[in-house]
Amino acid sequence: MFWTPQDRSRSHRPDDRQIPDRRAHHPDLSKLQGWKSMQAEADIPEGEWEKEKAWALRMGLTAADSIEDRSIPTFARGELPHYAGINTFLKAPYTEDVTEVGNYDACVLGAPFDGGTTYRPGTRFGPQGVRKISALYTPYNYEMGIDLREQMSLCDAGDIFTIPGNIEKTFDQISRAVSHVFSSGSMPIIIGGDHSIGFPCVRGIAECTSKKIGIVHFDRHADIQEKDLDERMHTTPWFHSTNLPNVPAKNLVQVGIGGWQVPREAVKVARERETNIITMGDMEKMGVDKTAEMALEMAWDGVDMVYMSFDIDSIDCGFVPGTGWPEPGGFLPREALALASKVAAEGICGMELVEVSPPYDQSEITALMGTRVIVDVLGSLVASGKMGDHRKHIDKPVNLPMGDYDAARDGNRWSTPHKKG
Ligand SMILES: [Mn+2]
Repeated sequence: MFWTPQDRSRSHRPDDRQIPDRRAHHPDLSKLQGWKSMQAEADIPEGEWEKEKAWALRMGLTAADSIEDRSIPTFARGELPHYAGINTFLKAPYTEDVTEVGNYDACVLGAPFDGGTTYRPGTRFGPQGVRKISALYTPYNYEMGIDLREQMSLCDAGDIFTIPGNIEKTFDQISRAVSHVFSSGSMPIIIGGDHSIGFPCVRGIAECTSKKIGIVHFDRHADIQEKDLDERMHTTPWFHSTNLPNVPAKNLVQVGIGGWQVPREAVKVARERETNIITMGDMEKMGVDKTAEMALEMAWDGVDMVYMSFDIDSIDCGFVPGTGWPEPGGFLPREALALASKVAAEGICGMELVEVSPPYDQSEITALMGTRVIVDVLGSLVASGKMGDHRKHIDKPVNLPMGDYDAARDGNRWSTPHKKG
């Protein structure tokens, strides 16, 4: 044998073994990300994983004697197995008590609302759909060389109590929830829901700070008209967001816009307010790196933080059938993920992932794409060291009152307190 797995100086491709000529063109492995990532993994700590396994044995009890791996519990707890368990996003801890969200760098919260939809409904099931397929993932990313579980903390606060028949009451609930999370110091990651939630999400953050906020908005649609069908529907979030005193329209950057679903009313508003639109064609001409650079430059110009709004329909509808207004000609998944990562690498104060509609989805691929956008953004924030950068701008935190239920006195819900002792 000319080749053994230990021989790093030679090709890893078995086909090359007998063809010395090809070795002249052999790549320098140390220049490949594949090689670098392989080395980088050794430096990522594993303490949190060890902690999770110990925790699982405490919560889920030790396993049957026949099971050799003694880190396996009887009841599935935490990450494994991927098909089992009650799914929070990425199996992150459920902060049923939302006063605890401040203990985490980032907090996932669902905004299950599709009352702002003007065509296909179903995004009220978006948070559940994304959580379900997020169970597929482990928190480690080979290429990025990061492990979310080891390098950041994450919780899932569950869903906001939306009011299905009432857009305005729902907006108030969403803003309140987002302001609570943001005020706690945790970075809100909101899973929609249709795109109408963009406005209350930004409003929730904006009210907790005197600082200015820019927005990078990935979409096929401009979503900036004042009203649609006489209400503030999912075609309107940026009109109302850029009415907020600390959310300048000139710092709204809309990436991926195009096709036959951009209403003229929206274009008039974009022109009047001088927002920035980068079309899919622009992106194709400039490439991903240049597009991200330009978007960042415009979004960050004179502001203190940037919010990311990612509409899943910005990706070509062939990849994301489960969405409200599918439009051909969108981003390739690789482009979308790279753009989202590059924008996140400069730091964000929060993000929303909207328009995943599980009833229209096939094989959960749209929800899967949504999950990827979120985990890639988190990975990028961790890799760039920008996670938590928004905290210094929270200068008007809200403090929401809680009810007077006393768990120590009354026991856990659905429990029988007197049986406890
Ligand atoms: Mn859209």
